[in-house]
Amino acid sequence: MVKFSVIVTVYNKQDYIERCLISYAKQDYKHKQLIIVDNGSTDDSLRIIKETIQTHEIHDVALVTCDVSKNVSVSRNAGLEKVTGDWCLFLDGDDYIQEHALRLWGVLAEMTDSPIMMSRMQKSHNVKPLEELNLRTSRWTAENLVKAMKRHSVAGVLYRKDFIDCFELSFKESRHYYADDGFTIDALKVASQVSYINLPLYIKGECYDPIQQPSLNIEPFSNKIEEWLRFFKQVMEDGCLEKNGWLRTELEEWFLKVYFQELADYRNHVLFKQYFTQIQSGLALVREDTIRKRGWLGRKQIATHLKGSQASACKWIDRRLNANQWRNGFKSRTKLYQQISRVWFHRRPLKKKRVLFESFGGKTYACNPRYIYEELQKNDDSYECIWAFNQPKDKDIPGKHRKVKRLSLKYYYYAATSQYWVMNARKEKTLDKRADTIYVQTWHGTPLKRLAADMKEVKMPGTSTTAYKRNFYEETQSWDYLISPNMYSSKIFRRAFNFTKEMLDIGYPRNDLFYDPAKTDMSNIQRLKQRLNIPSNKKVVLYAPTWRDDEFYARGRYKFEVKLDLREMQARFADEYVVLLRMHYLIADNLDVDGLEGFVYNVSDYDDIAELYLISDVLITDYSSVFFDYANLKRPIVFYTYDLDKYRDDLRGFYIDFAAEAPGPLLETSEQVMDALENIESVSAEFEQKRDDFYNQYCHLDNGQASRHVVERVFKK
Ligand code: C2G
Repeated sequence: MVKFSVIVTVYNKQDYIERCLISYAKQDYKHKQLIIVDNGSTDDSLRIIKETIQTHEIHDVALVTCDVSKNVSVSRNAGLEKVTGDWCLFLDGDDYIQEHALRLWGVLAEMTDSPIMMSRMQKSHNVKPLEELNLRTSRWTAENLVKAMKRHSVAGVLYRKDFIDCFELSFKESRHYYADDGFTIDALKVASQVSYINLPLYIKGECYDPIQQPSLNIEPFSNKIEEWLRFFKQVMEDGCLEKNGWLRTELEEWFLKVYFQELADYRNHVLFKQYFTQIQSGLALVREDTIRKRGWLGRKQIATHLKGSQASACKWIDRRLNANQWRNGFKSRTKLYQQISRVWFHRRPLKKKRVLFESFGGKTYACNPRYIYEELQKNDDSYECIWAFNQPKDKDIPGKHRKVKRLSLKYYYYAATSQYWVMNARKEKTLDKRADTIYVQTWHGTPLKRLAADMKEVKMPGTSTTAYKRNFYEETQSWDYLISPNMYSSKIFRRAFNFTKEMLDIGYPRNDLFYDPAKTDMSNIQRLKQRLNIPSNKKVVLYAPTWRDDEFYARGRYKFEVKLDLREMQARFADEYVVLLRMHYLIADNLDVDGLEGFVYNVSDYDDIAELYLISDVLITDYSSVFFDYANLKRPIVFYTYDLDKYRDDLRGFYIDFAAEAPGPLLETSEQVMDALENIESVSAEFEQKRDDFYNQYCHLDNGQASRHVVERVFKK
């Protein structure tokens, strides 16, 4: 039986290191040694490491600590010095290994002569337990040198210790970025094969903060360019390389990939000029055979670069990128419209006073955009207002406006030529903002649950934490104004959205109506009730919960099961109340209210929830920002938080001490909710002080003037 030495390198991984070490401790394989190199962490990592070693009774441990943090090569070399096993595995502190991983590698080690072993790697947001994977279908292949090269990291790769010693392999400590590549290439030059298990035994943690703390591989290329060029030259000029045709080809392919993908973005940057001749020397090392595999435009670009004309090289880059964009355009309709916008619409002049409005991705005529639109139209018909809706025919809205189908070609045209955009959620990704378009982002609520950069881990479908946060960052950087409902939100928005431009701390336009006597007046309330066919003599309970990140059918389509016992409610309250069920706009489930007619009303399709607040006497909600708005009315609120621990601790995390600040009781069962409703007057009285405190803290800017402020500070500036 072989012995494994697992080398864990750590630098400030307090949130992930325990998961990593536990995955080691749980291995059902005895012959192992743990080597931990803490590279001068300044957070709590070291304490957690020591504690985990103790609580999980991990034996045969070597813990190396450094006072000052050095680069990862220094850590990996320090780890290698402590190895007592036959094989070593590099495990990064924010990654972990699957149960049985060492046992499976152990089986492979007995079967193979190759000095390197690997397995499939999987991202941590997409992990399936090993039991669900059929071990028998796993392919144990041996010719995997190229795969090892393409990984560009030693994490999750196992090396035989005598092989490392024999060829004196080590990490070049002068390299900051390409040290793992250097090690891998040195090993592959002398290894005849790599063995591979086709199972995801190694789980790669994500880069959880790609903006403030990007991992080495997602750092901007501008930081790496110099080392990259030096590194490529060094490895290509290494005498041993010539013998290995495949490795040379791989390196050349990699060089061209970086040249086409990363460098192209810098064509108009001073770096391109600065490194032009060095890139040229790099290109000169690439053999004709490898260049020939590239498309015509790529070959032209290389040829002009080699000839030494910087301006024409840039021109060819532009042509190639343009061709790629058209090619992408034929992959989806929105990408095609994006390309048409770039080429034609963006060249048209901006239309002064044209304003594009959009609320909740075209689903509603509601929220802040609605009230800004209505204010803008007051006494001034000189603005050309365009409303984008998913179903424009279904929307009958007041005022002078034009409706456009969201994501249609017309929509891209109007967006490209509008002077202003007013939206309350992120824009469609393929909509490019022109530099002189003024983008007013209103957002859609005071945050209770953590937002964007403040989220620890993103658990939504079809994305990863890294991708979600990067996309969010790109979006927020395009906002020119951001409206904030209260000073508490302003502080969070600045940080979570990385927003540095003008924040309008003016309260929410969508809450203006609470301060308008014509809207809060009984006759208006009766009129709204009539519109919904609600009996005028009944009191109204509004149930408006939020969505759960991890319960979904697909991207943007979430599940929700109403956990209130509506039949029991009907039996107890039908004489006095009606219940309005209002699902969040991301919920795709259709509610079944059969048999509850006259008592339960499904108002999920009603455009503006603010009008539902006006007509309701009690609000039941959970973690939705609706209660921050509803607090303006100082009416009773009950929280039905049956999954509080999971929502707060696993899914999102909260900004405030919810239990301490909530302006109403937090209840776990349907029974408790009904009892609270039964005694709503005493419950309400009990929370009066908390409701006032809450109002002062979160509604202090709302005074009915927010829409007017937006118009004055943005449009009439
Ligand atoms: N909303 C609604 N009906 C619901 C829940 C929400 O109409 N049942 C509307 C409200 O206007 C609410 C907004 O959607 O303020 C945002 O909903 P949240 O439940 O708070 O959830 P989310 O969309 O994740 O936004 O900063 C706020 C956060 O980003 C929350």
